[in-house]
Amino acid sequence: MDALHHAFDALHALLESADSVVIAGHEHADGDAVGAVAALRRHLELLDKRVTVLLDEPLNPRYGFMQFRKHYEVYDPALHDELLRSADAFVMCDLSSRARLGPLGVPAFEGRATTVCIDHHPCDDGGPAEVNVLDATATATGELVHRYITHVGGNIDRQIAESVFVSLCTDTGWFRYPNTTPDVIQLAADLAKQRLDLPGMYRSIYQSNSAAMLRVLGHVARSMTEECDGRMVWAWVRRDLLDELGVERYEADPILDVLRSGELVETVALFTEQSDGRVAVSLRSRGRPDVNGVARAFGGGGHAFAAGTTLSAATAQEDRRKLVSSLRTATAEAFA
Ligand SMILES: [Mn+2]
Repeated sequence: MDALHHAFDALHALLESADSVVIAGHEHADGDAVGAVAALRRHLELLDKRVTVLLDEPLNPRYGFMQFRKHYEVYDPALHDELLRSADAFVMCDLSSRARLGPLGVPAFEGRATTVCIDHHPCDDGGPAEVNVLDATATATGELVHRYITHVGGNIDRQIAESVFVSLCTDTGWFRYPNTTPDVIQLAADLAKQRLDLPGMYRSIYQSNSAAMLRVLGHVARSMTEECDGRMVWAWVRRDLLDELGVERYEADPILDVLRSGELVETVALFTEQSDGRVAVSLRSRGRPDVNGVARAFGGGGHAFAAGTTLSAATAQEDRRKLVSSLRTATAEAFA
């Protein structure tokens, strides 16, 4: 906690003196990344800072209800590299690896900005930035941003409350995953008092699947493979299936939710062929085993109960066999 307060103070000193600040999340920003950058952006706007949030792609429509939807720009080197190189501070949220920033990481780290990392992923070294606000025990990066704003006496207005709530509810799977603590529920309740439309948020985030995605769910549930006496399931989503069903926006989360709803299921692996031939892998567990270890062995990472990686096209099938085998071993050992 002391180390975190020290980092908060360093961040506060930096942001007090900074005139222009650029904030970014990881590629394919999820709810926590979006909530964290949105909350920090609003906090700095209330302090009259020049602040720009850059995302690598348009906001996922699931978060289209957020006030933040009007307050970000999609990164374009021609428009933003000069800004990235000349900003006083650059803040990356919900990632500790520069690689996951995508192309904008290069001008951000080569420019004159003092770099900041705010994250809750386990990080082996001290962090990638000059100021690192890291706490792997935090439920969400948005929670860390909330703690920072509170620490420096900032106002938590409705826009910040909505943003932090999105971080909390998505990284806990709407308060169902093992990282759902009483403190998190208390914080969410306090935030919700600012007239947050909880049923509306739930519907937008979790119940806005396209009909094509519902058909994918059916195919995946039918073709899944059970292992370890049903404790582990894995499935492979073929590119041509997605094309045939007319899926425009593929998302792994709704599928993972269905697979892990199985009575006996403890671990899930989902493999999805991407259009470039690589294969995206999502791993989930209900708390044990630590799937982050499995993901790391294949060049990925994440959290103990939610992690992922990407397999290269050339070795995808061979890597899939190895990864399934390693998750099988981890699952069997955890429940021996
Ligand atoms: Mn997160």
